[in-house]
Amino acid sequence: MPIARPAASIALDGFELRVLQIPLLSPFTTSFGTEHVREVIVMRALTADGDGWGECVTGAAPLYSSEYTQSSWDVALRYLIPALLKREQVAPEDVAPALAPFVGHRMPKAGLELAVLDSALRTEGRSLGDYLGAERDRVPSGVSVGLQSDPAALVDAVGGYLDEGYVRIKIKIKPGRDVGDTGAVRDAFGDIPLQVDANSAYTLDDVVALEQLDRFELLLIEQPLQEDDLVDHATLARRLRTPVCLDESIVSVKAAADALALGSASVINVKAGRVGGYLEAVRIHDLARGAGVPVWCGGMLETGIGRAANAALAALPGFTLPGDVSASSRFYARDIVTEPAVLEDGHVRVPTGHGIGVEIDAVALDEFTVARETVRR
Ligand code: SMG
Ligand code: MG
Repeated sequence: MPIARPAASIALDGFELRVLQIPLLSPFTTSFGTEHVREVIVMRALTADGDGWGECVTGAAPLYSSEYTQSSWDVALRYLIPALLKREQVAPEDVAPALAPFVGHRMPKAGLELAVLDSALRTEGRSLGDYLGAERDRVPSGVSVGLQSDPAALVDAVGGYLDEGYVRIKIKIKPGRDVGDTGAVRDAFGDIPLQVDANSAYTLDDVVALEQLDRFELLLIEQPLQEDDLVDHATLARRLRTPVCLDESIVSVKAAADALALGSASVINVKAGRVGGYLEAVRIHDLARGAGVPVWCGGMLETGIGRAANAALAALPGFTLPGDVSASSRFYARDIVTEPAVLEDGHVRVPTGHGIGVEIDAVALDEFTVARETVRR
């Protein structure tokens, strides 16, 4: 269902952007590299009635996608923010159309839209969950576990998360670190809800190796092939019993429709940051729900800002699989919000406060800030 009740428009005075570098509690390794620090851009909409906060999920380097900190910083300051500040009034629903002439750069677009949404909803006294159509007050919490030094270390790490109460485990895989790692987790923990994420590390030449994963009865395999390999994903999906889920490939509701039409995926990972915002994320949810295709909410190691918004999104009825919506303590010793997401009985609560429903910890925000720029109309 589309947004039932649109939000009021706001008069934007400007935006403040900050690059933050937040240390990770432990290194996070995927098929494309290891991160020790999360670099992220926080975007603050400035208005006379109150500010709004958004987050741009790019990382320091273009490894997960072609977008990265400096590309987002540049395009936001040079093109996106000026386009928004040209308008007297901006409603959250206006942001994506206003920014549509600029090709790509979905991550900074999503961050700006969230900042406008937060400000508009705070002004109205409504929560983001209410606005998006959330139907639950808490969401089941899955955890994404990076590649470890060896299968024994992976089993240790997974055991720790299961002890904390996470209800679904996702492990990262890459060629040569797939069947052994997955088998070690199955041997140690039996029939737990388990899925794997390749972050585009394979090609169709690897189909025989990927078929070996079928015996582990995984919930799904996420993004085995490259972002633009929709046809190859369809070929692969016909060869595997394990459901294929797309992440990087789903950059819009159009991409989702194409993937479903081609048979490239039978599950979709929805990340608002990757698709240009929470409104496009809801459109993908609606499309998939109409087609009977399960979706789940992905994560980009969000700060408390994006983590709160993701919990609201994941509470929509079509999100039938647990998402990567974990406690803040999965990644961070200190967050930039005063009430970081916590794990309660395997779930994360959907904030009920106005807007994204969390408040910024100004001291922590300053501590992690490495660059800052304010633009006023
Ligand atoms: O936020 O829990 C999280 C991270 C989940 O594994 C995760 N994200 O491909 O799904 C994915 C990765 C991308 C993160 S790399 C910056
Ligand atoms: Mg992924």
